[in-house]
Amino acid sequence: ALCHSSIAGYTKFPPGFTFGVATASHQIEGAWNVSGKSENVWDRLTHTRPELIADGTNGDIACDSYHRLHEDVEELVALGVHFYRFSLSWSRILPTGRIDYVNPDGIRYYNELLDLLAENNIEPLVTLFHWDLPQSLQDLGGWANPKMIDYFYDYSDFCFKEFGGKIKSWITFNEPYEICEDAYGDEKKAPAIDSHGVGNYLCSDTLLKAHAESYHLYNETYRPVQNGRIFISINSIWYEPSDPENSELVALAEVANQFKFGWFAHPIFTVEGGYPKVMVENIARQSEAEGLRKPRLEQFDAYWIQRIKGTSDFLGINHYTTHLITGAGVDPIAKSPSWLKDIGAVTTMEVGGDSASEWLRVVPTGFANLLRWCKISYNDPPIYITENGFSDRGDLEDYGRIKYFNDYLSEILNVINDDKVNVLGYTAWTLMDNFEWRAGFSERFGFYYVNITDPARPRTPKLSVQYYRELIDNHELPHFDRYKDPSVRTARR
Ligand code: GBH
Repeated sequence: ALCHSSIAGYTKFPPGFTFGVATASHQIEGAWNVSGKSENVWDRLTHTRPELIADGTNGDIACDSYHRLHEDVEELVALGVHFYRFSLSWSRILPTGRIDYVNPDGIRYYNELLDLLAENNIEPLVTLFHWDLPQSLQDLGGWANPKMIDYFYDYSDFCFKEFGGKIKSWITFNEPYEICEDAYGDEKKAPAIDSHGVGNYLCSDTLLKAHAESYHLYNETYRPVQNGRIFISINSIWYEPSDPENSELVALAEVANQFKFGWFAHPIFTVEGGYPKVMVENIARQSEAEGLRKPRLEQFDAYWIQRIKGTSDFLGINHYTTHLITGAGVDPIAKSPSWLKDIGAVTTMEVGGDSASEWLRVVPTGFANLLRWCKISYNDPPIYITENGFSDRGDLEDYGRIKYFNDYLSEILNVINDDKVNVLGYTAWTLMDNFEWRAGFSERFGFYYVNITDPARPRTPKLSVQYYRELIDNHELPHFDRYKDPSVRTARR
């Protein structure tokens, strides 16, 4: 029989399965200080510590989507996507961070975008927070300050009220792990507060409560009239044991997955709620050894365990890659104290194929394992893949990206069909090459190439545009052979 794809197997997506593409405000909009927008934490970081950005670029202009939203929508139309996932810039809408002053031009911009999407039959999937916190709120401590629960409540209330008539799907937070661990436990993301093992856990306490309050607000006040859905996108580097026969490594990989994904998923998606038991225990033990009176990770009390449980209509998953667990003990790169040291395992990225991003190794089977694990660990939740994608240096004939999509989507089909994992939709990261945080423009994930040396920021479709379009139109994986790199010869027998 003829093989339809490179991996023999399923090619057709279930009826009703939807496809989209994602971006984030700070990565594409630019216009960082015009029309009333205030400074956010990424503006501050890139302007004061440009040496932290791989190529010295910043989000001042980015893809200039603030001025080029018509082009953005034309690209979405060319891709044929069912939905567009984008995020709102808090500091563009509410420059003080609070609701005491509303920036009319921010409202105008998003309404214009939402209207264009509606005209073109593209559903918006809107993220409230994709990392660009108003600097004024960071000055008060940002996500380490419990007051943020109120500020986020007010901001989401405002957005539901203002835009909720046009938006049926909301995401509260994009990747809480990155927000807390990379930005308050490390310098990998703005505001780059390197409070390892401390600030990261203060952040998760605030963030999970803020998420829950925003969910309840929507659920009780807005859902009855607006009739939409609201959920959270959790990201995972999936951990696997370097030797699957070694039971110690198998157990440690489970610990690592609880620390990474379970940190935010367990409080929301399990019946018992609260942080994963192994996290609570490991951190309590180590905090005691450090001579602390209280564990660095504070447990939720009974009220908050209840209040946070069940606050997501879907499980949103951002997934890119798999890393390995190679041994017990303290990872040589772990600071003390830190989240990584608290896990008590040694990790490596030496697995699978390369991308332009050091951390992004191509391991499609890891995706299937993650999805099966989510089904078992979280009581078979309905799942949306809210990000998945591949970086290169900007190739127009982006065979690496096409192969990545083909192989990762094949694994989704495998788990839908063989394991009955309830995956409802898929979002590719990203519409166009954009400001890739600390990597600047040096790592490119887009369907469209963006020339950042040209003030007009021209966008050029890569080969993957055709691939994704064909996939969406036919609701099945395209014949992969048509998109294979002709320079790679396969041995014939
Ligand atoms: C997503 O995060 C983001 O939501 C999106 O904004 C971003 O553009 C996209 O990925 C592509 O990166 O070890 O210092 O090299 C994905 C999460 C981000 C997790 C990078 C691993 C490694 C940082 N990943 N991180 S480092």
